[in-house]
Amino acid sequence: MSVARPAHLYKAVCVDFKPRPDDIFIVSYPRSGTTWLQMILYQLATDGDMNIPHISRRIPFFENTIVFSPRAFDDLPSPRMFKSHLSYGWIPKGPYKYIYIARNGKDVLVSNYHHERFGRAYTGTLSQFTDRFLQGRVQQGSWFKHVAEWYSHRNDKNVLFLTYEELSSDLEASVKKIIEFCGFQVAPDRLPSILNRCSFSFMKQHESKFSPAAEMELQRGINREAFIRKGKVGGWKEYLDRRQEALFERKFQGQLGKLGITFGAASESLPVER
Ligand code: PPS
Repeated sequence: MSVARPAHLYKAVCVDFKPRPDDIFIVSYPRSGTTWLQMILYQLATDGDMNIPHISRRIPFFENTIVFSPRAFDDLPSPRMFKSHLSYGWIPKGPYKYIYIARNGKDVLVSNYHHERFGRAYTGTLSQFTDRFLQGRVQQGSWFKHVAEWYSHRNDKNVLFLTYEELSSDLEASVKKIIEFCGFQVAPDRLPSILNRCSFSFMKQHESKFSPAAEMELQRGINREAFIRKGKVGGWKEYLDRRQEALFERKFQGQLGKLGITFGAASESLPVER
């Protein structure tokens, strides 16, 4: 299945959205660290109180919310912050800030596979899912195109392009980049607690604040522990076999190889010897 561009989404994005100049969009291909960024932004822009029903009350899912209730964003305090998986072509354009997070595609593939399987009852094998992912026949379309499009805007003044891998290797430095990019005023003595709250273990402990779907799914007997799942860099090595890895690398070289994009220390453009 490729990404649908229905008329109601077009209308919602282009007509119903009433912008504010200080709006901030957190954008990603699904399973790239969006929720992690939501938590970081929530901690930085508010007092970080965890006594909230769900993170989406403060940082809603843009395209899912606006198509059903376009006025839902009117009461949000400024700066409004949104989570989105829209491609660059589809995101509302304006003086807004965009923080894009990219992640090694093989980890994205494996994370999406688990999300589909345990969250949406997908019954195919990893091998079948790999073929669909590489062809862009998954809900969000081609990972390669999504990343390439946003990457080509990484030097725009209102775009901050981050990777999951850099957050993993130095969360503090990434958080400071975000503070500077957004112009937040954050007392330095709050930083240690913010970093702690944005750790994998803290977020895992508070998983229900991040995954309402998981709550409903548990009631239906589906595994709800799979949203904040493992949070590892390179976890794909436990899952993908040589064929799947080779297929991915061939596609990567063809679509993103020339861009020079890397994900942490291990360059994604170099086939891994195993
Ligand atoms: S979604 O469904 O698109 O909103 O998913 P998204 O939030 O983009 O990505 C989910 C993956 O991010 C991992 N995650 C984290 N990793 C490290 N540290 C923290 N704090 C953290 N929070 C979420 C989550 O576990 C998913 O990755 P996998 O590889 O599946 O574990």
